[in-house]
Amino acid sequence: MKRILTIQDVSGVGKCSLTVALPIVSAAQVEACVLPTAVLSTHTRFKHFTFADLTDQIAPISEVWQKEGVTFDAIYTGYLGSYRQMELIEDLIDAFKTPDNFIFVDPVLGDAGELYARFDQAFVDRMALFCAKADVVTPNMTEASAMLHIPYVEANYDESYIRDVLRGLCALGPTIAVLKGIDYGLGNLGIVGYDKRSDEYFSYFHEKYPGRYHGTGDIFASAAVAAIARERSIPEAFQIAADLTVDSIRKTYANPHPRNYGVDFESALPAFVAKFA
Ligand code: PXL
Repeated sequence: MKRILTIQDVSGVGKCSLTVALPIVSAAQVEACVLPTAVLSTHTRFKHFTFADLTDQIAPISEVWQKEGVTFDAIYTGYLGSYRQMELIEDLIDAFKTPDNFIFVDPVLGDAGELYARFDQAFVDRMALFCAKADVVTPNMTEASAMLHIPYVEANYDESYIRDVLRGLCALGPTIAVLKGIDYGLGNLGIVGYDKRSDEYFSYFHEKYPGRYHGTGDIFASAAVAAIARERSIPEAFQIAADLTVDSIRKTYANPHPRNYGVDFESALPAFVAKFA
């Protein structure tokens, strides 16, 4: 069985980060190991949240795993809370990277043109440096624009603009960049990716639902990293991830609840599980 290490926070309520990554990675029949970076009551889009930092645990945990000879088929990072965390996780990646595994970075920074609470441009710039450690990155346009210092444009992109952004992201270091939430103004929404090894682009478009849904980026990244670990091709892995994300939104749209509480990905898991049976 493949084994993924995911490094991100635990937000007790709000269906994001580890509470999403664990069930989705397991549903793909991949072992999910975790290094929690912080414990929050609720994610930072809620009006109130606690934040207990676990940065001091990163190096000791990594040292024990090294002593025990633990190996990972992928290391997947999501929401990271501080500069020091990024530094320590870079060291962890150096210790566990092999020619056979891959590093998947979801640079969680913001959405809808705005950075999340606690983050500023200096933090974004540090995340752009952190992306140099990645083989695969999956930002949204808010995150990509901030990391590349280009203006945020919400929608109606042309294809050549998106391709420029993808090449810009790969210039930060990764081999593969995937932009999610792309709206060409044609009534649908999708993902567009670029593989710098083959110099090829891929895309996948699906129906668009009104509004923005919290936690969908974490669903997308968790499904994609698991599907890549299960040796699906890169375009296929991202199509599987987009399908799970859109299915989750569809279920939530049919049964609405406050957006901060995340989407009903649980109802979309049976179809996802079937893809790895
Ligand atoms: O879904 C991304 C995410 C993860 N973890 C925390 C967050 C967010 C987005 O706001 O606040 C703590």
